[in-house]
Amino acid sequence: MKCLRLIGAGLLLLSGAAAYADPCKINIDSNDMMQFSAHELAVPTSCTDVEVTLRHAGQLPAKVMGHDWVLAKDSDKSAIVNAGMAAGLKHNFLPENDKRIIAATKVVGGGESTTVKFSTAALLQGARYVFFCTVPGHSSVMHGKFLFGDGTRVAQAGK
Ligand SMILES: [Cu+2]
Repeated sequence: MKCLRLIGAGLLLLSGAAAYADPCKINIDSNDMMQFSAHELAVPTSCTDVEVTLRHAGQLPAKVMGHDWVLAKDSDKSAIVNAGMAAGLKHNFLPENDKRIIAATKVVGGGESTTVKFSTAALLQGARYVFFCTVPGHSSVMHGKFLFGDGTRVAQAGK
């Protein structure tokens, strides 16, 4: 009996830890040096929704060093960046109603943060997705891979 009770306590601890580190919720930072804090993000296919919070840890205002977080297919990235440039800051450097954009936050400046929640229903496991910032001149540095479902394999391959 004592043994069973110990196992029960262990399971409670495990489920508590899992709830705390929700793999469907991602935090990413950006800064005044035009950088994202991650170059690769991964979510398991068990996530029906993903929530991404972009924080700007710098001090410069959005007009000078704003950032956003946009998710799209690798092949759509440059077209979205170009269309975003034309749209301007008041449209968060994003073309309106563009179906190529899977998810996007608004542009934030230093000290601000923003969250976007999106469904993974349209994401295909193994397809190449990228995240990037559409503020003009930023995407060549501020971009990374977004993996749906194969994060574990990639993490192991990196060792
Ligand atoms: Cu940026």
